[in-house]
Amino acid sequence: MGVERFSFLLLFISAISASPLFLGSSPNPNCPAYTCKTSSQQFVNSTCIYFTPTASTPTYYVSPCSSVKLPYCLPSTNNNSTCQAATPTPPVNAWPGEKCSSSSDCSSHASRGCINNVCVGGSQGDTCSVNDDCNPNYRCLGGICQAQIPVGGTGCVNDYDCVNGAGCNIAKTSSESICYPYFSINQHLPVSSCSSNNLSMLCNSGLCMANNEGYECMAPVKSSRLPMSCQVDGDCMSTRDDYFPTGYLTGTCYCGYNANSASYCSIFAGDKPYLEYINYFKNWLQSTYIKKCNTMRRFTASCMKDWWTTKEYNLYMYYSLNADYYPLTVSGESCVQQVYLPQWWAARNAV
Ligand SMILES: *[C@@H]1O[C@H](CO)[C@@H](O)[C@H](O)[C@H]1NC(C)=O
Ligand SMILES: *[C@@H]1O[C@H](CO)[C@@H](O)[C@H](O)[C@H]1NC(C)=O
Ligand SMILES: *[C@@H]1O[C@H](CO)[C@@H](O)[C@H](O)[C@H]1NC(C)=O
Ligand SMILES: CC(=O)N[C@H]1CO[C@H](CO)[C@@H](O)[C@@H]1O
Repeated sequence: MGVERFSFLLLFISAISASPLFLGSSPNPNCPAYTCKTSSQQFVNSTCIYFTPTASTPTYYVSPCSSVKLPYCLPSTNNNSTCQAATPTPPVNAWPGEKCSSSSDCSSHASRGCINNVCVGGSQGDTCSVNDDCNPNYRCLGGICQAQIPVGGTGCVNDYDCVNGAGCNIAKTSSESICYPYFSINQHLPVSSCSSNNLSMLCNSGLCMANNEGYECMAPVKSSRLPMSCQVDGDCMSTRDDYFPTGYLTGTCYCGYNANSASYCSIFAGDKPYLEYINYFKNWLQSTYIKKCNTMRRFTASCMKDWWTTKEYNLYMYYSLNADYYPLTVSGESCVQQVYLPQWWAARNAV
C-alpha cells in the first residue's frame, strides 16, 4: 500500500471521449481553449474568466485577480468566473510529531497536547486505539504504542508498521513479511501489491505488473516522446518492458490548459519529470526529518512542511505537482496557469 501520493491528479480536468486516432499536436474537438484576456476585451464586475460557449472553439479568456480584497479566481466549468475573497485558513489540526503553538492546535490523537511547540501522543508502552495516537517512530500494536519495525525486519502487516522510509512487502504470513525501503526492489523481482494503475512505491522504478504468481516490479517504462499529444487514452502507450507478454502501460489523455485546445497524455514513471519527482521524494524518505512524523503522516505535506527546510519543501511540491499536472501544463500561457493550476504555479515560482 502507501500509494495515496500517486492519486491526487485533479478531479476537475475533463476526461476525453472517443475520437479518431491522431498523433500530431492538433486541436481536440472535445477540449475548450484557455487563453489570456485580449486587450480589446472589457471585463466588468471583477470577472476573472469570460467563457464563450457558442464560439467554434469554446474558449475561456483569463485575467488573474489583482485586487487585495478579491484575490482568488475559482474557475467554473462552462461559465464565467468572478474574483472571490480569500477563504479563511482552516484551523491547525496537528498529529503527534507536528508543530503547534497551543494544545488547541493538536488533534485528539495527541493525548498530551502541545509540549515545546510539538503535539505529543503515546510513547513506548502507552495505550492507543489507532496508529495516529502514537508519537513518531511508534505504531499501535495490540492497543499499545510500540517501536516501528526497522528496514529488513519481519512481522509487518502494512506499511505503517515499518519505519517511515520503508513499506511492507507482505508475504503469506506476517512472520515472513519484510520492511523494505521505498523504491528499492529491482525490476522483475516479486512485490506483494500493485495498484490498478501499476504503481508500487516498493519498486525501484515505482512501477509493477501482474505475473502468473502475483506481481513483480517493472522496468521504468516511459513515453515514446514528450509531450505526447493525443485524442484518446489509447494514444497514450508507454515504451515496452518486453519481460511481460503485455509489457506496456496506457496513460490518460487530458485536455490541457492551452490556447490550442490540444490534449496531452499523462506521463509514466520513467519520464524525466516523474524521475525528478521520485529522486526528490527519496531525499525526504531517507532524511532524518521523516522520522519526526507520525507513521500515518509520513507522506503528508503538513508534516513535511513542519520539518523540512522551506527550500526543500517547495522543490518537493514543485516536482510532485509537475509530474501530476504535466499534461495540463504543456504550452500553457502563464495567466492561465496562474489561475487554473495555482498550487503548481506557486510552487514553480517558489523554487
Ligand atoms: C455588474 O454589477 C452591477 C451591480 O451589481 C449590475 O447592475 C450589472 O448588471 C452587472 N453587469 C454585468 C455585465 O453583469
Ligand atoms: C458571461 O459574461 C458575459 C458578459 O458579462 C455575459 O454576456 C454572459 O451571459 C455570461 N455568461 C454566462 C454563462 O453567464
Ligand atoms: C453562470 O453563473 C451565473 C452566476 O453565478 C449563474 O447564475 C448561472 O446560472 C450560470 N450559468 C450556467 C449556464 O451555469
Ligand atoms: C495490477 C496490474 O497489473 N495492473 C495493470 C498493469 O498494466 C497492465 C497493462 O496495461 C494491465 O493489464 C494491468 O491490469
